[in-house]
Amino acid sequence: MQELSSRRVLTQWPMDDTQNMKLYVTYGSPYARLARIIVIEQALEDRVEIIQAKTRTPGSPYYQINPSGRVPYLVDDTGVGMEDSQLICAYLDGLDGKPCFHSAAHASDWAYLRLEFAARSMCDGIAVWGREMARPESERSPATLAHELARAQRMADYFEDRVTDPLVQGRPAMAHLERGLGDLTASRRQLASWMRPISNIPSMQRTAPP
Ligand SMILES: N[C@@H](CCC(=O)N[C@@H](CS)C(=O)NCC(=O)O)C(=O)O
Repeated sequence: MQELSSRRVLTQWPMDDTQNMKLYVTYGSPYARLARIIVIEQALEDRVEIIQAKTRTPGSPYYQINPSGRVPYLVDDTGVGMEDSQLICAYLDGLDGKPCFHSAAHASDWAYLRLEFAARSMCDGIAVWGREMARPESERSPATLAHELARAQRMADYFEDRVTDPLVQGRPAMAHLERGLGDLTASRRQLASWMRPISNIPSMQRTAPP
């Protein structure tokens, strides 16, 4: 995990006439979490201001910033905005030309991409779950919640079976940062021991959902 823990020292940024980048997030969003992890891992905390956005709220001032209303959303230091965690993570990771979690080889490595998108599918489950839980209790759909819990368990079984895959054991990339709904390691011994060192790194700990 050494690639995840040591990052470069930041020097003299922003310059006087340069503004910080702004990363709009919610703290429960699994997509925003990925971008927040990259900010920490790439030692960009002095350059990227993290701002909590008010999503799913009629008339939210955030809609003036990002019309889609989704997070994450990054406004770069020239004022240009971009959305979607994949784009934002690739952008932030590559800012200094030395990306930690992206590589040209992965972009056409179908085996790696299958792994990454399977892991990403778990983020979608967290997003649906979070959306449901944000509703008043009486309006939550037990069927939707149960569906997402069951999906998360199936995905965890899939990853438990794949833990020994060299891609899973290999150098951490975006696929390794994705997490599922709740603690999926109970009774999944291999998954638990694979996840422990990654889950313990400061960027994962500091971005854990509330
Ligand atoms: N594909 C997008 C998905 C972003 C997304 O759906 N974010 C959710 C939070 S997990 C959101 O902002 N929801 C607010 C809304 O739907 O208005 C990404 O990867 O960034």
